[in-house]
Amino acid sequence: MTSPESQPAPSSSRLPRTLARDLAQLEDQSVRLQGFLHARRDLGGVQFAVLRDVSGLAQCVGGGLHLPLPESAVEIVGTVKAHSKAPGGYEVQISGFRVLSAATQPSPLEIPKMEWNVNPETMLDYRYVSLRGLKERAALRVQAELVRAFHEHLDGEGFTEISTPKIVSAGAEGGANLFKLDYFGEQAYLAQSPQLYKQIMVGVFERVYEVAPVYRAEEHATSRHLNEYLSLDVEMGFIDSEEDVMALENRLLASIMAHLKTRCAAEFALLGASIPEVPPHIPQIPLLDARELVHREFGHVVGGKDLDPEAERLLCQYYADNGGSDFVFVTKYPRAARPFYAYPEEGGELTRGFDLLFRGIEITSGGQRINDYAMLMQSIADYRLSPESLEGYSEVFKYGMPPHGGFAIGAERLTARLLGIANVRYARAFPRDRNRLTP
Ligand code: AMO
Repeated sequence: MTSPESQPAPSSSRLPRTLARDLAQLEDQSVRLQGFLHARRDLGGVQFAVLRDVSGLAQCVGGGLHLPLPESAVEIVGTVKAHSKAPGGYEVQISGFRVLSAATQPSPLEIPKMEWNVNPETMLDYRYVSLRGLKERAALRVQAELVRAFHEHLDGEGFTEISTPKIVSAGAEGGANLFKLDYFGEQAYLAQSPQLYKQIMVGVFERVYEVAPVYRAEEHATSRHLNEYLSLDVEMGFIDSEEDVMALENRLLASIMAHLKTRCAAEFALLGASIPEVPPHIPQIPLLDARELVHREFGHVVGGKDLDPEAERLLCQYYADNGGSDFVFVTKYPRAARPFYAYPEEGGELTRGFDLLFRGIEITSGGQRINDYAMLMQSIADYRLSPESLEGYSEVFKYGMPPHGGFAIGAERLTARLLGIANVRYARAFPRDRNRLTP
């Protein structure tokens, strides 16, 4: 191996940078590529270097080169030639090769390998390099595009983006899964959800959304729970009922899938995944009927008040087989299975809360919320919560809040189910789970 100084200098560093995907349009022209040395092969007189940049791979061939360790950041100047065996049908004949930053150690994972035969924990231990793998990177790019489509669709429907505090004085969702924090001697928590603040912001902008991490102190390591996840939150005022909210999510998902079809076809192909059709009307089933259905059709008795993971899987299987839909809304949740802010149906037992299941797993909770002050205070009492601790939230209902509702999508769950990733940890760049705080 030689030092970067001893490499031949590029013949023209004034050429603009070309990306690997554009080589096909530049036959016989000089180009300057920059990227990572994905793979190298030395056949004595001839050296092959595969360069990886954000757009893809470029095969480059030269002579007399001393190629550095794979993953080094490099610059290659050369001429584009058609070559049937090269990826994309073109290769670059190298006239100049420069090491921008040499890798000083071999990567602990062989980045070009499409399947790593290692312990899944090892992939997370070495996340800073495993993320460079083409499949890992593709999954995160799909997520980035999914988030972009979320923004674009909601902007188009007149929503305003908001940013709410992640250090809070009370939990929004109840339960024990709050991370405690010492806030200058006062007890504070990491936000479980922007729930209460997004509702307050309906009083300002009527329609709002937020894309931000939220925190859940889940004690158990499961394939569907993270301790920090990206919550795609929506809240909308002046609705008639939760039907308006479900219709919005239906339109939003159709837009997201259409966007992914045009922007991420290559990533889906690489991952062997398919983009689902979103029916014009996603089927709906009330929770109590859903529990009965999985019992009747599959003999599965559901424990607890909600659906258990097996019931979610079976219900999705039923709708995929019988209704041809990868999505199903479960509606009319009982109050016992919903937080205090859920709007109760007349009679008081059920709420206007719903979940959305997708390919076997819950990806969304949502519903209409209580917007009347007296009804809210009654609900806080019914749930045996402390009215004082919720004052920062309940106060706003004294000042005129329209009928409203919304939902939140867990970005990692949606990404994982879209791409056939078995564990949500691999749908986040740097997951935080029960046993992991690094990298
Ligand atoms: P909920 O608590 O059901 O509802 O969360 C909404 C969605 O967020 C995702 N999710 C998670 N993803 C990864 N790890 C976790 N630990 C985790 N917990 C939840 C799921 C879930 O469907 N405020 C309400 C939403 C609303 O009504 O607007 C809420 O947070 O995809």
